[in-house]
Amino acid sequence: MGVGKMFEKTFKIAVLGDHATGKTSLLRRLVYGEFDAEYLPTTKPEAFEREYRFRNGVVRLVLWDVPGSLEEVDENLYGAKAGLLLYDVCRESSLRSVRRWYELLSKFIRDKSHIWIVGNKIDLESSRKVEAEKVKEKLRDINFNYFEISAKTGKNVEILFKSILRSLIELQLEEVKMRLRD
Ligand code: G3D
Ligand code: MG
Repeated sequence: MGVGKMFEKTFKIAVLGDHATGKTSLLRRLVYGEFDAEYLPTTKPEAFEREYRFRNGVVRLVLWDVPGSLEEVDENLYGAKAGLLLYDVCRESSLRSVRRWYELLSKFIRDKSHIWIVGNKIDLESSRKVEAEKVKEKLRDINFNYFEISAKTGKNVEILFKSILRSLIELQLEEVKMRLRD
């Protein structure tokens, strides 16, 4: 039986943002398909994995839930190919922090098309303090992808990760093309 060559690729992704923006909730939603309001706050970095299977292979995302302050997280970002920066749409201060998180992430991720700024908790529409327009206005000098989600209901979570997956696969294709050119 003829078996085509399989591909297998693992990408590391860093998930950052202020405390309680929903980093752990998002990753639990993505990996376990659930939202649990009762679990404990994250105290140390933790990896979540999700595999995407294709006819010819598999792409594995290893998502690092990185708690802690700006000063603490550096060492956990090495090797990350993409980054997610969370803020809470109901908490303005968490958006203000995004710029500093972005600067940190930029040291590790050169290609800004691999950075996603993600507004979480859109299920709390009546408590919303930050509109999408405001984010784009405040951060108009930097490049990023933008999504608004709810880890609680799961809204836009799959779409977000499809977008990440697509851009990582494109990155991989670019690298293969470069190698062929050499
Ligand atoms: P963190 O990992 O970024 O620190 P967590 O954040 O995932 O621990 O979430 C912080 C709090 O926000 C938790 O509530 C969690 O249930 C809540 N939360 C996370 N995502 C959402 C969301 O999409 N919608 C709503 N309504 N709440 C969310 P507690 O009460 O435990 O502090
Ligand atoms: Mg956490």
